[in-house]
Amino acid sequence: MKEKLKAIEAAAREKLAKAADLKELDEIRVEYLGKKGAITSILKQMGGLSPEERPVIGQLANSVRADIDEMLRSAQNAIKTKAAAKKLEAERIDVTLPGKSHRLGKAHPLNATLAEVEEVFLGMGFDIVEGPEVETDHYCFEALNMPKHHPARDTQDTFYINENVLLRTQTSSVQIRTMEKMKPPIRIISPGAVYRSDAVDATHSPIFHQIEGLVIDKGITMADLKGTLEMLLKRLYGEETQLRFRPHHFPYTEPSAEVDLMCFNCHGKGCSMCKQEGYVELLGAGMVHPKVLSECGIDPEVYSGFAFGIGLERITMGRYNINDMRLLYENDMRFLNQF
Ligand code: 2U9
Repeated sequence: MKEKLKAIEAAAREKLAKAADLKELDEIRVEYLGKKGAITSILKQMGGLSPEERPVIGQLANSVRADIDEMLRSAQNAIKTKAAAKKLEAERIDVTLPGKSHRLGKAHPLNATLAEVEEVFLGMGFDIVEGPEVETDHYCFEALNMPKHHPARDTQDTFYINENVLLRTQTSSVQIRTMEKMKPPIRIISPGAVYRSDAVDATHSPIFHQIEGLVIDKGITMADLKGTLEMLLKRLYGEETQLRFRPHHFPYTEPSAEVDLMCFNCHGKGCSMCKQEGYVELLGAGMVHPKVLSECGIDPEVYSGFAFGIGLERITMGRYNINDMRLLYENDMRFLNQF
């Protein structure tokens, strides 16, 4: 039996030396140390031994089992170490290779300007309200004191879907919808795309973007309008910004004004950049017409309000010194990367 045990140990040692993975090791473990394994079968045969032989063989069997167990463990460790080394080698990083740079995107100049305008108004307690781009004649014209055949409609060549439905020419429609739903005080801006049947050139596009503002409360005056616009335009163009309010006419505001920005180049003296005007036209504004208020169920005897409309493209072009509106829509990275 002694020889048998020695032969078992030798055979196990040989097999373990050849084993290539953990699965094979386990098969060897079962073959030699398992319930039906070689060592167990020797132990089962011990009954036939003499009382003198039994402890000797018993001891030897236990020591062979311990040896095989030890060999299994060290084979297991060797296989694991080899696998880890192989994985490390496969995942080796060459830290001397040049890095791959990821180009970060950034906001389009129009969106960057809009975000700044929104921040200024949010800071003054305004809400931002959006509305549909496909509008009815009522919300786009009628409710703004521009009944059918009103001459002011002619200045806004419009995309009609049918006689009553059209692409909005201004976001004032959103303000009307808000006035119908909300009681004063109202403090909102409504940014968004507007549509006019205009030919494309350096300063016109059939789709452009507006930001309109509306404030309705008791005791609102032209002074509130001036203060609000001054706050916005100083934030956008710098503290030295000077504004000029010129009387104007809009059907939906009374009185109305156009607001000009003093030319940064000549400080009001007149130069080629401002076409000798000293100022550049920027936006329209005024006190909301009493008829517009009462049409929306707001009593003009109790409440008053101001409104303004500003072209997002125009303020963006002014801020970044862009001289052709088309550049804002072409998505040419050579142009956009400058900002
Ligand atoms: C309500 C009442 C009045 C909004 C106003 C303007 C003057 C204006 C233009 C500026 C450049 C449009 O984008 S632009 O071409 N807008 O001149 N907009 S007052 O007046 C309102 C709005 C809503 C209920």
